[in-house]
Amino acid sequence: MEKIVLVGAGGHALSVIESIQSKEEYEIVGITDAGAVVGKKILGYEVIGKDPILKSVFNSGVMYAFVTVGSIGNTSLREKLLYMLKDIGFTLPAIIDPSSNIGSDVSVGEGVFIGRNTVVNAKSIIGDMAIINTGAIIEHSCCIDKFTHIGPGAVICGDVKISARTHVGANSTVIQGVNIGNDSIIGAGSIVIRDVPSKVVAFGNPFKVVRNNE
Ligand code: JB2
Repeated sequence: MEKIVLVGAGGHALSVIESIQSKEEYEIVGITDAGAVVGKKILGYEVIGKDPILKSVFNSGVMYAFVTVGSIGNTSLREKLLYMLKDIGFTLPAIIDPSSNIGSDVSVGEGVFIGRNTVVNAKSIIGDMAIINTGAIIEHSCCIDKFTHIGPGAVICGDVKISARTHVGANSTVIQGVNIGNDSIIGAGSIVIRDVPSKVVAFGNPFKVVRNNE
């Protein structure tokens, strides 16, 4: 097994740790966190310090790291942590839960999390650092761009394009062929039946744009 260090010891870490544990691919050496007490255990894994110790973790021979801080509409911390880890020299793998069902010719970028009971169908592209959360369905030929978060139970129908850093809330449905711009937030339970611009907050059934997301 390859050694991996996790960055962020909150709620998202719980989901990621369970997926790592379900496969014999990575051994978790510890978790860094900005606030948690050193020595605190998260599902059996210790908080080993704040991020400045990551350099010495890498120098000790740990080549892999994963950002276990999630995002609800603001991905700037995930972006900062990705670049910090890459600067040190870490490789960020994709963590794909073994219960997920991934179709043919699917491309998955670095640092991506694909959680439990998800489906990603043929010819879809999942960009770097995206989160495909528990039970989400990504139909065929979708493009889910970098840092996008598809919330639990969301259904993204075929040929949908969702641009960078956009958040699709839990249990939303996006019908086939729709384009959603970058840096937008689709509220939980929304029904998206036509294109959504960049940098807006939208929700409802059918969705309405309610404000800018600047
Ligand atoms: O710069 C940092 C940093 N900033 C905050 N470095 C490191 N290593 N850790 C950092 N943190 C830590 O991230 C906080 O101290 C805290 O322990 C953790 C964030 O935890 P929280 O539970 O608030 O959020 P999350 O991002 O783990 O989970 C959210 O997103 C998920 C996708 C929650 O809303 C979850 O419910 C959701 N499933």
